[in-house]
Amino acid sequence: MRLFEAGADLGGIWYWNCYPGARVDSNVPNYEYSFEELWRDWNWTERFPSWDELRRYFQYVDKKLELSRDIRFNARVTAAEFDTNRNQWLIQTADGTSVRARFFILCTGFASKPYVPDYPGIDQFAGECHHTALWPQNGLDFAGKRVGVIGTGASGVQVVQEAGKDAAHLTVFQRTPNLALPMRQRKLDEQTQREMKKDYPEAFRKRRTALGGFSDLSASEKSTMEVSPEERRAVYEDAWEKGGFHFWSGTFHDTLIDERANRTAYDFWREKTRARLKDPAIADMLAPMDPPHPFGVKRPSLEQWYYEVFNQNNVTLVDVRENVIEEITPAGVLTSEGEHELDILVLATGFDANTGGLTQIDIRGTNGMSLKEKWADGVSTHLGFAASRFPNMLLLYGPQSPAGFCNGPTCAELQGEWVISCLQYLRDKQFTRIEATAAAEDAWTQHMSEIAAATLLTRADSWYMGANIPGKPRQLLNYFGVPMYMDQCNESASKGYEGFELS
Ligand code: N01
Repeated sequence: MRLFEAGADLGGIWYWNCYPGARVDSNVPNYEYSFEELWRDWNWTERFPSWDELRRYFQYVDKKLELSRDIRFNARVTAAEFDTNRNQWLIQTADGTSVRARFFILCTGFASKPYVPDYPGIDQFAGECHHTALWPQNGLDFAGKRVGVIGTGASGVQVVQEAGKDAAHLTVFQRTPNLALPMRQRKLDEQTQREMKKDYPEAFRKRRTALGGFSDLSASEKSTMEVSPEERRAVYEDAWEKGGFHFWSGTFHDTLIDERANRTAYDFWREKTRARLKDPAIADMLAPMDPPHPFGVKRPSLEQWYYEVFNQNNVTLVDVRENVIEEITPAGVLTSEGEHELDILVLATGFDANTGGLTQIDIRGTNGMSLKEKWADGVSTHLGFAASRFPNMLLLYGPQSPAGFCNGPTCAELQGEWVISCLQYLRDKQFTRIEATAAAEDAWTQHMSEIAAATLLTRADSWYMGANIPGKPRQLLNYFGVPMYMDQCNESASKGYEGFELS
């Protein structure tokens, strides 16, 4: 077993996304491994840990499990080809190394290919320009600088909160308002953690069967409109106070399904948010009277003081749908209304999510076709684990798996266990090859579209739908419902890996 890692150190997403304010949106203990050996002596200092604490956690995990023994860092995989004669993969890295392997398992994450819009002149900017996911490892000081941030997703929200503190001037270029939710961050001390740990075994057990892979999140079985306005409001207030994703997936079961229900959630969100904004014109841009899209069909970002930043005198909000970004100049950003001069330009413009991390590798299967070519008109996999014509290649946290509707460690454990059992089965039965059938792949892809059609998810240009990248096929890329997903994976396994050809 050998693991190739493009980064110089552990951490994955937390290695690359080390911008000021970067932190996870999953509260303790959802975003950690469930083995007691790993949580017994590990204490977090915040309810939503920051990128540097997460990095320390992964170092700790490494010390316990001695993982880096098998990892080659600074080794970006650039190509892989299946050798049909030997039933092996030939895998190549950027530094010219190649290895042969029976199984090729891709754990490239859902957001490993940053997306940078092709603005004219982007290379001529004279100041510092960085995508949030390619942030300088030594950091960058905003103090006294004129900072511009393009993009107001989770990354943009977090950078804006930090830059708002000490930039001389902050200009935020917004295309779509973020329907962000209060994080309700809290410090955690050892005593609190000791108390919390009494419930960990139960929390980790629940996490395995929770709809979104969070032990403490579950929606009422009641529908939004069946309860009285007073009861609805009480449910919303309670979720709002709890913070995190409670208002997203801890209220009623039909928020993401029923448009009328959804509108009540939006209206509540809008009322709470506008109350924090002083200028009605800014409030109209950040929390408009009518929703830009249904609430929650984009992953809500968690904020701490995001909205208050826009009450500051040193902050300008630019709506780039009205004031279109025409080009990046050496001095800053030129919009249709004029130039914004900047020292630092932050591109918080997201990722070619779910697929980009895979298709940027030249992966070639049995008919010479690349994965990128195979998926040119849309992704198709069986159970999000495998693609036909790409034998012995398994995907973890990939497209058509719950990934974006779950969280990393939960998915890593559930899908990881499935992959390990699968490999053990193949070894025990002396199979050397596993491949998804085209029929199973078609059926899974059809099932994914039926899920999409039954929800409001199709109604926003989100990365869940592949719709944040110009020209990318629009389809639901993440499976909605962790337990339903795992049931189907386990059923396939129990039937000798139904939907796969073994030989
Ligand atoms: O990326 P995004 P992200 N001109 O795609 C805008 C996870 N994450 O890096 O909404 C102008 O959400 C784009 O505008 P629009 C988390 O799962 C988690 O912020 O498409 N603007 C949008 O505002 C998250 O969901 C954490 O109209 C342009 C922004 O850029 C996922 O990663 C922290 C543009 C991109 O937002 C992705 O988050 C960070 C253009 N040409 C990330 N192109 C936490 O755990 C794009 N935009 C808290």
